[in-house]
Formats: sequence, structure tokens, C-alpha cells
Amino acid sequence: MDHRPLNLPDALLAALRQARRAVVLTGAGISAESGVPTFRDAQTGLWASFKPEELATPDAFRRNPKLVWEWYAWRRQRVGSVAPNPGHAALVEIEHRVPEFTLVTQNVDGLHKRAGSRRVIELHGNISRTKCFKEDVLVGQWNETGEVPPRCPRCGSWLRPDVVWFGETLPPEAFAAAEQATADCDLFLCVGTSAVVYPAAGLPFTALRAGATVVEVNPEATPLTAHATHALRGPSAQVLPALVRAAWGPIPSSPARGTHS
Ligand code: BV8
Repeated sequence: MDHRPLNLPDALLAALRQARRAVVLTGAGISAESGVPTFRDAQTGLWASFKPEELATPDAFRRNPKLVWEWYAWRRQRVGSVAPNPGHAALVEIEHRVPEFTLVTQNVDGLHKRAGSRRVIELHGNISRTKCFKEDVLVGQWNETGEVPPRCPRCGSWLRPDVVWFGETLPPEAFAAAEQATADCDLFLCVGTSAVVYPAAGLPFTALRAGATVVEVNPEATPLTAHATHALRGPSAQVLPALVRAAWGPIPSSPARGTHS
């Protein structure tokens, strides 16, 4: 039975089946169907009057550390109450099928690892980790004195989420690993990102320069769409499972996966 509801060209399916080194770049869109609002989505409740890029900066934290800390606490609670979706699961399946696979995410929600993805590069950090604002080192425990944000047990400075804020550089080793994998890849999937935040948004173009097949999955057009080898218009929790089924047949429900083809 033909599982291809979407128009999935044979050339695309062949590129998936023949891929030896794949890189996937994800953005907030892949977590949307899990119930995590994207950066584009209007914020709700307390945060309705704030644009994310206004809160996700060192200046915003210096101006009002309590406000920014509580925004991340709210996001942590949201992320803690949702689960990965079939889009995340399909990427785990692709990781099992392609010999070399690297998942590069802009998301700080940790849902890829919760879905079972193994080779994940978190370019912008992870909100489940905390670090010292002054010393920039991870902090696992601190005294809950009720002060918001809590203080670093070593230097007494504020604590902050271990994420990359606008105007801050990405962790050099993480970005170098993402760039290296992208320069060597033969297949690059770009899923659920508006492709406007740099340097992450430059990666699909590095893949194009490397001669890779570049596939965009997004219900909307982005600055990448016109350059992509294939642009699949639709929500990732539907498109990615359909893509995997069309390329490799029904997804095995149990972990009894096929070995690398
Ligand atoms: C830096 C962590 C050195 C925190 C984030 C070059 C040109 C212009 C500007 C710059 C440049 N270089 C640097 C800059 C400045 C800046 C930047 O890019 N600004 C943008 C706004 C123009 N970059 C930086 O500051 C970076 N640092 O470069 O340092 C430097 C510094 C200063 C000046 C020069 C150099 C740091 C960037 C990282 C910031 N931290 N996150 C946190 O999460 O709180 S960025 C954050 O926003 C996300 O991580 C992500 O990267 C970005 C949001 O983008 P998306 O994830 O794509 O989400 P978005 O909501 O935008 O779009 C969702 C998409 O999903 C949409 O397309 C939608 O259609 C789609 N979608 C919706 N539903 C679905 C779906 N897709 C599939 N399925 C669905 N169901």
C-alpha cells in the first residue's frame, strides 16, 4: 500500500535511502505539536506583552533578573508537562537508518533527547541546566533562600539558565561540530525553523555549498525555501513520519529496528 499522502518525489526518497552522512537542523516548529509555543507564536498570560528576543538577552536579565528567571521557570514547567511528538520520533528512526547522523537543534527544550535521539548538538543550550551569571560555570545545587533569581553558592552572583542569549556567542565546540558535520553531509534536513537567527541559519547554506540534498519541512515559506532541493509544506509531526514510511516502509513499533542498511 502506498503510504505517500504528501508529494514525496522519488529523487527525495532515493536521497534518504542512499544517505551516508545526514545532518538535521531543528527549530521551535518541531516542538509546536507537543504544545511548546514557537518564538513566532504570541506569548500568553504574564508574558503576552513581551517579545522572546526582548527577554532572551543579557541586558534584559541585568535590567530585571527576576522577570527573566521567572520566564524560564514558566517555560521549564511547560516543557516538563509535554512529551516529544511523532516528528521527534521520526528523527530517531532516521538516526537508526543513516550510518552517520547529527541532530543540530536550536531548541532548549530537551525533547529530542527525551525522544531517544543520541547524537544531539544543542546549539543554544538547555533550560534544564543552570549556571552562574558572573563565572559562566554550571551550578547543580544552590540554597533556596526564596530569593529570585537564586544566588551562586560560590560567588553570590545571580544564577541564570544555561542558554545562549541574543548577543552572546554560541558554545564554540558545539558550533564547530555542527559546521563540520554540515560541511561533510550528503543530506541536510531543515525542520521547523524560520531560518532567521544566525549563525544557525547559515548551516543550510553551508550544506548547499557542500553539494548536499537540502530538504525543508515547514508549513510556511522561509528565506531557505527558494534554495532548498525539496521544500515539504506541512507540520513536521505528520511530514517526517510520512517521509520515513515512504523511504523505508512502516516504522517498526517495537525497538526491533533494522540495522544500518
Ligand atoms: C551571536 C536560546 C556573536 C534562548 C536563542 C547576522 C545577521 C543578523 C543578525 C545577526 C547575525 N549574526 C548575529 C546576529 C545577531 C543574532 C541574530 O541572529 N538575530 C536575528 C534575530 C536576526 N544572533 C545572535 O545574537 C547569536 N549570537 O551571533 O553572537 C555576535 C553577537 C552580536 C552580533 C554579531 C555576532 C545568538 C543567537 C541565539 C539566541 N538564543 N535561543 C531561549 O530559547 O530563550 S535563539 C531562539 O530564537 C531559538 O533558539 C531559535 O534559534 C530562534 C527562534 O527561531 P525558530 O526556532 O526557527 O522559531 P520561530 O518561532 O522563529 O519559527 C518557528 C518556525 O516553525 C516557523 O518557520 C514556523 O512556520 C514553523 N512551524 C510552526 N509550526 C510547525 C512548524 N514547522 C514544522 N511543524 C510545525 N508543526
